[in-house]
Amino acid sequence: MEDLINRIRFNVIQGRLDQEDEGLDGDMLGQPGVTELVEKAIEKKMNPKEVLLSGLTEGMQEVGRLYESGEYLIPDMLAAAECVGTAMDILEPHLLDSGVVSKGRFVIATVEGDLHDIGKNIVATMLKGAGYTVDDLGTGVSAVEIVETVRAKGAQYVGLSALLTTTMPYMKETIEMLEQAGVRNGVKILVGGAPTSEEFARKIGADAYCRDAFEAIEKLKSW
Ligand code: B1M
Repeated sequence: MEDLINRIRFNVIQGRLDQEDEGLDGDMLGQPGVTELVEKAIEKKMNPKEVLLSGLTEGMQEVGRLYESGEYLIPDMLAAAECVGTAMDILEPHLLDSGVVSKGRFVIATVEGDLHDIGKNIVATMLKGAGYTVDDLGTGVSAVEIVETVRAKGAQYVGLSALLTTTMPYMKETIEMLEQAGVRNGVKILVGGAPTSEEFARKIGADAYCRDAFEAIEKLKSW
């Protein structure tokens, strides 16, 4: 069992989605990847929480460390994030069955007018890996849709992403609309994306600026 968890973690770090992948070291074609290994873990009735925490989350933490030290580049991080996302799709129903309690409900979106979603997708995947229930609304999402979803789902956290200086104002508009709808006080709002900053987040009334997915998770832990 331990061996299977180690292999899942190793394959997340290698960014190997399935057996068709050769992996970053280029010599693993034909060997089971994250998809097959997680399916095997389910088949063997392993604890899905252990697969999530010791396999996927620890693997992704190591990827974060490698990224921050400059050993991994964005495509490496994306490959690993895709593995975790796919594994989460397989694991999610089993996690619910095993009574793993979600750490909270997170609505995340790239704001109106903005189609960049690579960073937002990484954050969404990492949040899932960290145990949050994530409603990812996609890109170019209007303030109205975000407010309606927060209300309908009873979310505790809202994550807004923007990559264009021209779409940053929609973050402010979304926060104002959450206030007008009377739901602002029930949620923590986190913003991120290359043109945003600590100062910008403060100015528009967000609760936190997140440089990356790991900082988002750290901020959540600190609350
Ligand atoms: Co565009 N683009 N782009 N682009 N693009 C930028 C952003 C730009 C800086 C490039 C440049 O000119 N140097 C520039 C913006 C300039 C500005 O606003 N001042 C730009 C432009 C101008 C445009 C177009 C207008 C180009 C055109 O059509 N003339 C157009 C706009 C389309 C639109 O959105 N309406 C456009 C289009 C595109 C592509 C479609 C080609 C593609 C996007 C593909 C996709 O996302 N599916 C694209 C890309 C790839 C980029 C660059 C090269 C890379 C962005 C990226 O994915 N970074 C970018 C240049 C750059 O940033 N160097 C650029 C990697 C990603 C992992 O980082 O998104 O920052 P990032 O996310 C990080 C953190 O910021 C944080 O965590 C993430 C993970 O670590 N984070 C959050 C992000 N969101 C968060 C939310 C949170 C928490 C943390 O909530 C809790």
